[in-house]
Amino acid sequence: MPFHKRVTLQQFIAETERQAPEATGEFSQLLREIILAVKYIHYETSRAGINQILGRTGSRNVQGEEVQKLDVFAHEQLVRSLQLSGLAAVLGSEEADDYEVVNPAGRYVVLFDPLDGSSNIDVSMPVGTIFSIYRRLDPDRPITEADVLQPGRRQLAAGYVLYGTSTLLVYTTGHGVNGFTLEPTVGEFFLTHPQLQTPEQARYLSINAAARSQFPEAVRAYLDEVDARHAENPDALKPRYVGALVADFHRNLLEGGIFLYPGTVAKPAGKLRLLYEANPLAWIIEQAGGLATDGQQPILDRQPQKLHERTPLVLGSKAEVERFLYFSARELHNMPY
Ligand code: P6P
Repeated sequence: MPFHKRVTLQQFIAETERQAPEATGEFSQLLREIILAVKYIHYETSRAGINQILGRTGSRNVQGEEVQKLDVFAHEQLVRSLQLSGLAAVLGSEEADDYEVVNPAGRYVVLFDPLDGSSNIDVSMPVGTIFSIYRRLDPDRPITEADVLQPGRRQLAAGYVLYGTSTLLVYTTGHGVNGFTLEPTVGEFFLTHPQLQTPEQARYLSINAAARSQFPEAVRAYLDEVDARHAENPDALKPRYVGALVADFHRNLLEGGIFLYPGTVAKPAGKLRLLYEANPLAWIIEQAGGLATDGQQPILDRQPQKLHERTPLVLGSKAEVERFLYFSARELHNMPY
């Protein structure tokens, strides 16, 4: 279908708002501000090589990771858009040490990973933006850390942008998952993936298998079972892992798969962040018919304790995550294998 016959993201947002009697229009405007920042990030990301914005800034973020120039640019675009919107009260970003109060009168909390998988930038592999929106706990009270540390179940919206062979925005507000593809010539996102549902059966397995010996027993037992399946059918669960959570997640969302970033002996909490990586993707996968767990409970039920809290993350096709949980439950209850 030619793009000019498709529904635009703006038309989709307007229609969604018309269907919500309590809508004030503020939330839709907040989404539009994020989309504006995303378009700027798309522009720079697609020209990173030519514009020499590749490479490292020489500084490190609160995670101790080298900060890439595009990370900084992406963070600054999101902060600027959300600050100017006047609607976001407080922001939490992977690139900032602490949360930032930007509009005390604002009603929303916005958490984001401005550019996930940034190590892929220099090798022209996919990168992504992940965002999560909450309402403030009480707009008549001063903003506190409690406004930022809300469980994932309380999200108003969750989404990601994949800057790959095309730029896609996928998000949910609790009424299913919809995907939009950017048509750069007109600068609009068009509805290309309506009401996404992830296949119940997984086709792909995404994990850093090199760390296998460091994983908890339940993960190793699950991987042993996967090996047994591979022995019978090499195509049972094809390994696919590109080192960018958003890219691995998106492929598995569309084709069916399971993504695991477990804790290890050295880092029991794993590497990925609960608030602005695991929670938004967990809500999206649940809305698309899949599951998301930390191995002991649904990700969305976790009560966050700090902004940059890490969590083990296993999410994807329902049947496959349930197979993983079988081994996880055995370990929890110390049942014999
Ligand atoms: P590893 C990128 O740095 C990231 O945060 C995710 O996008 C990705 O899934 C993960 O780390 C890859 O981590 O340890 O396999 O390099």
